Amino acid sequence: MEIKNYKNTSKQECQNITPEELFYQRRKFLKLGIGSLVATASVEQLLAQIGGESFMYRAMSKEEMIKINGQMLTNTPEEIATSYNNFYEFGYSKSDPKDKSKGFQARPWEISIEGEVEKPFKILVDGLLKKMSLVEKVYCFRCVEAWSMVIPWIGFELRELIDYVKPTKEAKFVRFTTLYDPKRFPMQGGFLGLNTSFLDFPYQESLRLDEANHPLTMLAVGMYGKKLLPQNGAPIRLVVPWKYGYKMIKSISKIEFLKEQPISTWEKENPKEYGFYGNVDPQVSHPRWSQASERVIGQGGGRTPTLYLNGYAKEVEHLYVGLDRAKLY
Ligand SMILES: Nc1nc2c(c(=O)[nH]1)N[C@H]1C(S)=C(S)[C@@H](COP(=O)(O)O)O[C@H]1N2
Ligand SMILES: [Mo]
Repeated sequence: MEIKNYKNTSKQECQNITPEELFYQRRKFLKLGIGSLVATASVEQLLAQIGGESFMYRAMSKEEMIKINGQMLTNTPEEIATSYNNFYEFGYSKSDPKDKSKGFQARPWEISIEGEVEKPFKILVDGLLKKMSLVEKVYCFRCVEAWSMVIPWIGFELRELIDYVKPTKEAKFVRFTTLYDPKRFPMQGGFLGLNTSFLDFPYQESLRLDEANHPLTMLAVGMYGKKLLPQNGAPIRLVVPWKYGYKMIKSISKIEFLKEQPISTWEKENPKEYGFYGNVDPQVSHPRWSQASERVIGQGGGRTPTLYLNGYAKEVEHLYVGLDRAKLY
């Protein structure tokens, strides 16, 4: 496949949604807030503080909206981002995750840290959150199915967790695994009464360690100023804004540091259509459709051109120097 040279845009539109300065102020504020609360507060209280009026998520002002080819983009309406979902553990249609996850208990929730780390351990999500700095970041989100949203996430930078767990020198990849519990994720137990499902559960996704350490990569625990709902991957999910949505694995219960590149769930399911990298690239078509443009969900149904690395090329294209873009799909 022939790939034209990517023309770097001077300012990446998606980044403009949250002006850098504002973001750093927020970060400082939260660090203070957490420091003063950490001894006594529950995560419920911390998240309440984040969702509080004084701070964090609020509707975007006109100035903060971005303009992509004449189209104004702002946060996707919350009702849409929480009801139009992909989460195959609950079902294969967009409404299943919300409809079939009612009553899902996301707490208490344990995460196991394993593999090439100084000392493997297990920790409750709420305990982990007390050690991390919560931030809000508004990111463009692009599904491989050629639709997109703009989501205000709350979470922490994955690199902070990586520093905390101290991977060994051997660690080159990080693999995430969704909780395996067919009682809570019905599709893990089979499909249409059959003892088999479409995907090979538990869902797994991985990053190269340098991708995982990039400051844009985060583990999200909330959105729109609130705790994550089950349909969006409660209590904790991965967010990597320059990659297709299938990389952003939900309801994580295991994080492993590995020496070798592992095979991810979608890659295993259909290696011709889904790769290890899943980098957004308008010039590399999916075998069954073009990736050159996207349907912007909840913004009047319009389409907008897709940007290389989803608009974050300035920040992350150095990670892929010398690699064949056609193979980063
Ligand atoms: N465990 C798990 N994680 C998953 C999926 C899934 O089916 N199972 N779907 C992925 C896909 S294809 C997308 S587009 C995003 C959707 O996230 P959202 O529903 O919060 O928008 O979740 C990703 N994470
Ligand atoms: Mo997706």
